[in-house]
Amino acid sequence: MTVQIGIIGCGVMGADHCRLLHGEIFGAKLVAVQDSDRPRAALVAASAGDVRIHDFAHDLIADRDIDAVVIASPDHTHAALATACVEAGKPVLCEKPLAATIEECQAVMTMEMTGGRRLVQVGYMRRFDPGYRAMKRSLDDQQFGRPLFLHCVHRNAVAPHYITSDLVIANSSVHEIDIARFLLDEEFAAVTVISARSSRHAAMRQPQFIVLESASGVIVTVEAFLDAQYGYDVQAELVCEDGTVSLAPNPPVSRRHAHREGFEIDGDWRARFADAYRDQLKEWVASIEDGRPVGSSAWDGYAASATAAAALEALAAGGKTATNLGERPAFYAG
Ligand code: ISE
Repeated sequence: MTVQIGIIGCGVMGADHCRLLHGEIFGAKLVAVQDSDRPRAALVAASAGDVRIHDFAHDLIADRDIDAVVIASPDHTHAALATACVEAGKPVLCEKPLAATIEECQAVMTMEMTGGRRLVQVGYMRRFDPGYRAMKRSLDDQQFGRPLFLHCVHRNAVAPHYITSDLVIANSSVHEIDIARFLLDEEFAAVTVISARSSRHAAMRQPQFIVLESASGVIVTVEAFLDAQYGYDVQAELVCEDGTVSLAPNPPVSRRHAHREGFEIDGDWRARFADAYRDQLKEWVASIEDGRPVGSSAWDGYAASATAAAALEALAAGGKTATNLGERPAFYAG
């Protein structure tokens, strides 16, 4: 079976999904794209061979030739589009965050539960990264005892143009929240956020330092610094009772030259997480064929955004904020 796919949104991430679907994903075929900027959609379509262009996202979702949809449009459009995909019974890989508000995340879950089928996967691609997966295996094998701390660093070379102080949390640190939930397999009870003085490169309330307290007492720290200048740098160190597990620096080679030794640092997340983005699409396509969901569910999307919302409150008010996610519905168990 070949899964016929449509992409909504042809910006940075839409174009990247298009490139991967065109050449690297067995069992999938990109058949249509849509973007509110039609020339941009045309450019992306032209790079992928025989691909139709739709003028409206809802026409793409309704297209009978399309089995499944990738949503890579701006964050505020995600909820309505994901809901429309669920209504149409089509599996959807929605870029993170699942929605711009908690209420919208809940509406997507309600629609999915009403339909009785898990159709939504949220594009928290780090869950497919070989490094984080190896960390997760070490934890699950219980070789290192119980986890005590997870230290995370999230540095961008330059903040994307749309980033605000709030989006440092809602758009960037939300990745750290999702991957910490994935690794530790539990929710956070409370969050504290403080910001350092601003760098001369960005007039925003960042760099930020976030402290998340898990329900069982694990502490997760996140340094989020989106104008670090030198490159895109994501680090993680898990401190357990009997040892530590860290993400190794990504590049396969280190070079010695002119009295120096070193390796290159990626420019942005597409290069750093290239394996993760590819495997995310591969496993999503395979999951459509065998009907077993993988990756972040709509609940995971909701939980990440609701925890991020508590972090935003903590940043605004100062001090510690309790999270309040409510019960995970049985529909999303496992
Ligand atoms: C961006 O939107 C992403 O999703 C990247 O993965 C993240 O690292 C970056 O900070 C965000 O701005």
